[in-house]
Amino acid sequence: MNVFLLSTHGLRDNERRISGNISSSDLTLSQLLTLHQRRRAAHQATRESRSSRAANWRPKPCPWIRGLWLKASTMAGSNKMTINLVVLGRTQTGKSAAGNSLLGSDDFESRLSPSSVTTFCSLGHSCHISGITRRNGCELALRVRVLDTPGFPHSSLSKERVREMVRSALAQHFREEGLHLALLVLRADLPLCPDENEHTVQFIQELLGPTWKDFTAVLLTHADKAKEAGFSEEAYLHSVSSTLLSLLSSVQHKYVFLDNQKSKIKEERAIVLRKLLNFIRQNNYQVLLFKHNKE
Ligand SMILES: Nc1nc2c(ncn2[C@@H]2O[C@H](COP(=O)(O)OP(=O)(O)O)[C@@H](O)[C@H]2O)c(=O)[nH]1
Ligand SMILES: [Mg+2]
Repeated sequence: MNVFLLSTHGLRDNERRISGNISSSDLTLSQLLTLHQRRRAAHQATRESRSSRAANWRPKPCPWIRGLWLKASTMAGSNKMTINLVVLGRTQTGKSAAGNSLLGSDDFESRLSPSSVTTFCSLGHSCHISGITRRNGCELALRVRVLDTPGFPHSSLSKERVREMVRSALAQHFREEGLHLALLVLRADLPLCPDENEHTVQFIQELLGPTWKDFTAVLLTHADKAKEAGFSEEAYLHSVSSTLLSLLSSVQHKYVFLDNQKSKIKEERAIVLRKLLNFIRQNNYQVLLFKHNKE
């Protein structure tokens, strides 16, 4: 009965050539068996060559930023959610303080100084925080990871050095899970001037690539000082420089006011985290992936 399974039907062109124009009914059982064995050998050789190609496959060298956007896998089918953030900006704007506020900790050194305090990148993470967000009616435990970075410009490190350090830290910490949001930290009590803005935007663009605007939100620290000067958020936005207005517009109005003196208070922190989560949701939970330079 197996003879029927060994018919010429389904043989490849070269096998048909071997069998010539003879029909299956003209072949002897031993001829059919030979054809079948050849076919199996050819099939096996193809499989082996495919698997050896797969084993030897290496990604082609490509730039730092892979430019791939993936839906964060950590978000699906779990009651836990992790968001990955990086703080970027000038020295003494309150990046490290903002990192501490978001984590609810004192992980990063933050103090007033006439020279740059942070000289290397470091990653901090919070414990699982409840009461911030829900999914499908269920409470989600939120974990925040923040990468603190040296300021740009820096009092003792060159622009290139800071850029390389941040690039390498992004690749090290967010290679697998990806980055949800870069927080460009600016002081709400100081005007943003065109030159400074140009340098900062260029720096972020070099780090995050052409879609930086989708992955950047502006964090306006020293909100307490703006408030003390009598500015409500609305009045503040009416008075700011056109440079800041156009920056806010280019990042689709993703901005948050932050008073680092107060935001370790649970409720204040929850408000800021909810706003950031909203930005991440607006971007469909996409993440920015990074690769090491050597890969
Ligand atoms: N009043 C006020 N001071 C802040 C705020 N954020 C940061 N600072 C202060 O600004 C100084 C520099 O902060 P730091 O986090 O070290 O800045 P970094 O160099 O950008 O990391 C510190 O003395 C902070 O206490 C804020 O929102 N309000
Ligand atoms: Mg710092």
